[in-house]
Amino acid sequence: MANTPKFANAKVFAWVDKWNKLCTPDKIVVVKGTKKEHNEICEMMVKNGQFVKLNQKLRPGCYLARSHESDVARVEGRTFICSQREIDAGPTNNWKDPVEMKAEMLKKYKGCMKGRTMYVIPFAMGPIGNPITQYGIEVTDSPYVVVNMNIMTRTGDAVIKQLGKDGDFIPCIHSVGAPLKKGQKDVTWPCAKSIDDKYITQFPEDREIWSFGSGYGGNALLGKKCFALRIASKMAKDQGWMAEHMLILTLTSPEKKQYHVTAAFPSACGKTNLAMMLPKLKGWKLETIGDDIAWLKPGEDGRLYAINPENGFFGVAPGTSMDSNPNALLSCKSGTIFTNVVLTPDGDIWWEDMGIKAPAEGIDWKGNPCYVCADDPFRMGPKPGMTKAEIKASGYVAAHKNSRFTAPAENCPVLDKDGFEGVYEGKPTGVPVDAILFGGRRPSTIPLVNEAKSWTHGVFMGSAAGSEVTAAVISDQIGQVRRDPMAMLPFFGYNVADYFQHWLEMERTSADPTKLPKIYFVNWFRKNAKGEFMWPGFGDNSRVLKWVCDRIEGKVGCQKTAIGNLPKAADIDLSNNTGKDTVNEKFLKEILKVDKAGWLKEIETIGASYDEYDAKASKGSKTVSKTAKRVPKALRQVLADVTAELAK
Ligand code: OXD
Ligand code: MN
Repeated sequence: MANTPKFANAKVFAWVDKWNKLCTPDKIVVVKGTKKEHNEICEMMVKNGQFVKLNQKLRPGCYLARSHESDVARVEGRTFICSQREIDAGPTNNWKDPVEMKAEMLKKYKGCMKGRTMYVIPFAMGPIGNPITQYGIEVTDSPYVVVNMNIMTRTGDAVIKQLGKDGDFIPCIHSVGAPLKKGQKDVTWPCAKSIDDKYITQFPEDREIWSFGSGYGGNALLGKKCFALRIASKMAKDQGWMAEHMLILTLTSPEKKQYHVTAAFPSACGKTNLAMMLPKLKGWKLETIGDDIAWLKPGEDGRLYAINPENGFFGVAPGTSMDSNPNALLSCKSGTIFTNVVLTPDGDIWWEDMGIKAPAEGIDWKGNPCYVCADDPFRMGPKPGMTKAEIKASGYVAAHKNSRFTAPAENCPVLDKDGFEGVYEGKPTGVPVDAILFGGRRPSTIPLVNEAKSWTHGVFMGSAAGSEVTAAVISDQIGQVRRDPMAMLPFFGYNVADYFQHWLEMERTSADPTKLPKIYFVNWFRKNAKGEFMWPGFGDNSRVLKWVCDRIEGKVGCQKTAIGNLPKAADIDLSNNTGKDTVNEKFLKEILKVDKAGWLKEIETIGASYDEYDAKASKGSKTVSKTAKRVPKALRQVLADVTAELAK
């Protein structure tokens, strides 16, 4: 067994020592967070076959990894919120008794790092020293996790220094769950092969994260979903702030007025695209602060101030192109780790809908050869000469649908450097938020943009968010619409009803509720009967953002409807409506109307989702009152009001 290294902070020592004794690694490395160390780990992974070094002229500092076929996305079915009482995890989470879960997992961890190195990653969620920032220690046996955490968070000595002798941190343990016998050769992607052997476990009261068996994304990079959303949402509720699945952007008008907007869309619904969008509207500038997570704290002036706790982008690769998101592609030009994309013969990467012709031959995400399609140079198939129709019918993709790039935020050409460092007007407060958007992929019913009539109505809108399920999660429901309140369904660290109540409390406890952000619901994904998109999306979304700013300034009116305040079509700026995709004015009018029949159904399903939450609460709530842990009355009231108005 390795010796536990010394740490000035006794709690850090105790955490590392506990897992060293149980997991019995061969060696322990405390991550310093230097470039040199990062490169050395990447090179070691190249040597042992776990990374492919990409062409360093084309992509300096970039590497490719291929995961095991069982380990390609978040595993929601194996994600647990282990609060002491089942009712506190609520109806949307898998729950297990924390004592039982710890006992079960401790058996798994016993000897699980044999033959491996245990890495200790000190990391910060947020700029080191910012008052909103929190710290973590992730113990892991995965060098892939180390180098990804180096990109996605601020790691190393600076964090240890910040923690000092008694600084607090969120303790995290992660193992791929694949010990090595003496002399046994490692595989390229070690993990527990069976889904039932994977555990992504949060203990919200202990504020601990235990992960076992998976090496992929949010299952293993524990700062991201496990800490910055699940554990942080519970901390936020207890302490009066918010941890949300939101991008943060800075928008500057032609008059040089700045607005900060956050947006909560479910996984793989275009947060990264909106966060880095090139506005089609002339004179408007958009800069990125974050593309996935926002922590918001109320200021003394009543405004909500936001930071991005992350340090990089873990973006979905397929569909990212110079057309759809040039700034994301440019962010991947160096220092990036690609997972499950295609390797080209010149040592570069490729994926579906990259807007770049496929090479004649390549290596697909499973490590098998793939070939350019016979009648579409932008597709690849598993055999030479296959047609587009044949490839489509076979369901084959050369890059996995949830293949990812892990890119440093500092590479982003439109990064708002101050905002990213949590600085506003020279102070480390985070940026004041002017508008919050909710959204999802909704082919019907939901209009292009809809303004909430009040904070409570906005909370109702967020609670009713829904979207088609995407490949970001292993699921048999991909493509079906599911309710995803505030885009947080997989990420609530506690009971969803309490979470809704917490959103309502943010208004009640605000120093000045009139200063809270205005709330909007957007939908870029409406389709007509022929299945065509009715809104071009991407840079044209700047037209919607401009309307939002005009509403904030009181410059434009609206159509007051049963479902909220919709734009008058004439108030959507259609200047510069040229290029490959343009706004169709007939469609625009259509997607700014209330589809009454569609909404009556929508309202029914929102009500059904509330009923389902409450019914599940009743089942597990012998010890709590009939009103606690129920969808708040205020939201039921909005539902009733909208229903009554629609019926008029
Ligand atoms: C992500 C996700 O990876 O939401 O950001 O799944
Ligand atoms: Mn996400």
